[in-house]
Amino acid sequence: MTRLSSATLAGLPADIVRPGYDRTAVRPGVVHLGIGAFNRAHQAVIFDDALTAGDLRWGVIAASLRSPGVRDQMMPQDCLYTMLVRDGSAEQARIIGVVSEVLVAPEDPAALVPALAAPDTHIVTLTVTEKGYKLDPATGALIEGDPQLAADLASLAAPQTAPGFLVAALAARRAAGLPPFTAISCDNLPHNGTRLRNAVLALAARHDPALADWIAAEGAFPETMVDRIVPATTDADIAALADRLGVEDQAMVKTEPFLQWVIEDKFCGPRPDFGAGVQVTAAVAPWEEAKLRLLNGAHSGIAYLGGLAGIDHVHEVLALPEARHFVESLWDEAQTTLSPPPELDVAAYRRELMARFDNPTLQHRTRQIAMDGSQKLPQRLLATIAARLSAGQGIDALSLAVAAWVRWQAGVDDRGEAHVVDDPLAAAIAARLADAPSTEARVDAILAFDAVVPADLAGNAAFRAALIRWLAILEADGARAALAQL
Ligand code: CS2
Repeated sequence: MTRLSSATLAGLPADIVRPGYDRTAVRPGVVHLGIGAFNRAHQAVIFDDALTAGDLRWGVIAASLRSPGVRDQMMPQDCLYTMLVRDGSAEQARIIGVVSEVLVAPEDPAALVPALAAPDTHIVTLTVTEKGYKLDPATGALIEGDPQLAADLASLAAPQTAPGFLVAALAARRAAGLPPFTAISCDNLPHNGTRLRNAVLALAARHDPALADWIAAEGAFPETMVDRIVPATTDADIAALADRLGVEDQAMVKTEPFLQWVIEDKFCGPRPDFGAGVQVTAAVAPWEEAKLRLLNGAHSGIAYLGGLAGIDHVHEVLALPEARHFVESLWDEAQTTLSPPPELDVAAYRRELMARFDNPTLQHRTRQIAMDGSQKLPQRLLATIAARLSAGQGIDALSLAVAAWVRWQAGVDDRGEAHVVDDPLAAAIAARLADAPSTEARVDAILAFDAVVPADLAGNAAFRAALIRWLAILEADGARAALAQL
C-alpha cells in the first residue's frame, strides 16, 4: 500500500489536520535522543505546536540509541506520522511534521555528534527510559560495570550511551566556541534533570575535568515532569488508520487527549514560547513526585496484579470493583506522602486519573507497563513506602503492589501461563529467587537486592511482614484473591 509522505499529504481526507507551516523552511533547533512512541506523542507535538505558531527554529532531528525500527518506519514517510487522539468514540487525527531526520546511533555514532554540536541546536530532549541513564536505580551512582558505559568511560570516539553522546557533543561545542545546549530529560525519574547532569558531569570529569567544569558552569539540565499515556501501536491500529487515510502510516502513535509537561525554568539558551500543555516553573519536584507516586505507582500495581490475573488492558482491570478499591487505597496511602504544589487539587487529580485509566479506546496493555519494573519500583512505590513507614503509617495497598511485582518475576501468571519478565535485571532477580525455597526466603532475597531496594527499607520489619503476607496469598490463591482481601 502507498505510504504517507510529502507526496501523499495533499490527498488525505479533509478532516485530517496537516502541518500548518512550510516544512522546507524549518530549522532543526532540537535533537531528541530515544525516538519512541512516547516522544512522538509528547515533546514532538509541543515543538510541532511551536512551528505551527510560526517560530520555525524548532524542528527536530531524532535519534534512536538502539535499533533501526523507527528510522525504517519514518524515513520512507519523509518523517511524517499521524497522532491519533482517542477518547471514547471521538478520534482526532493530526499529521506531525516536526521531525526532519531519524538517525540510528549504533549504525553511525559519529553522525549524531555533529547534529548535537550544530550551532542551531539549542535543546536536546531525552526519552531513553529509566535504564538509559546508566545510573543505579537505588543509589543514583553511575553503573561503571555496564559494558556500554565502560566503553564510553574508556573513549568517546564512538559513544554508546546517552550521557556519552552528550559529553562528546558538549566537548565539540566547547572546542568550536559554541555555548552548551539545554539538555532536558523526559523520563519518569525523580529529579531527572539532576540525574542526567550527574551522569554527564561524572563522565565528562573522567575525560577532561575542565570540560566538566565548563558544563557545570554554562550548561542547563532542567527537571521535568512529563505526562501522557501512549500505548504501543498495534498492527490493527495501523490497518484501521490506513482505511481512514487511504495510505499506510507505519509510524503512527495513539494517545489520550491529556498532555502535561512541567519544565524547570532553567535554560542556558533559546527556547520556544511554549504553548498549551507546558508549564515552565521554578519547582518541578512536587509535580513530579505526585505524578510518579499517584499515576505511575497505580499503573505498576495495576500492571502486575492485572497481569497475574491474566487481564490484558488497564481499563479491563479497572472494571473489577476490587481493583478500583485497590487503586483508591494505594492513592489514599500515597497522598499523605506528597507535598503537592498549591495549584494541584489532589482529589480532582485522582478523579481525572481514574477517568484516564478507564479510557477504553486506548487499549493500554498491562504487559507494556510491567516492563523494567526494577527501574521503576524505587520511585513509584518504594520511596512512598519508606515515607509512610517513617511516619508510622500503614502500607497495605502499596506493599500488595510490590508483592505482585515479586510474584511477576516467577514468569507465570495465575492461570499457569508463562510470560517474559522484560527487565534489565530479570536474570539477576531470577537467580536470587531460584535458590529461595519459601515465601519468606523469596522476600528476603528481594529485600537483600540493593540495586533495587534502598538500605532503609531492606531492614524494615513491617515492610518484610507485609510482603510475606501478600506474597503468600498471591502464590497460593492469585491476584484476584489478594485484591479481594485488601
Ligand atoms: C507507564 C507510563 O509504562 C509505564 O510504566 O506507567 O509510561 C505512563 O503511561 C506515563 O508515565 C504516563 O505519563
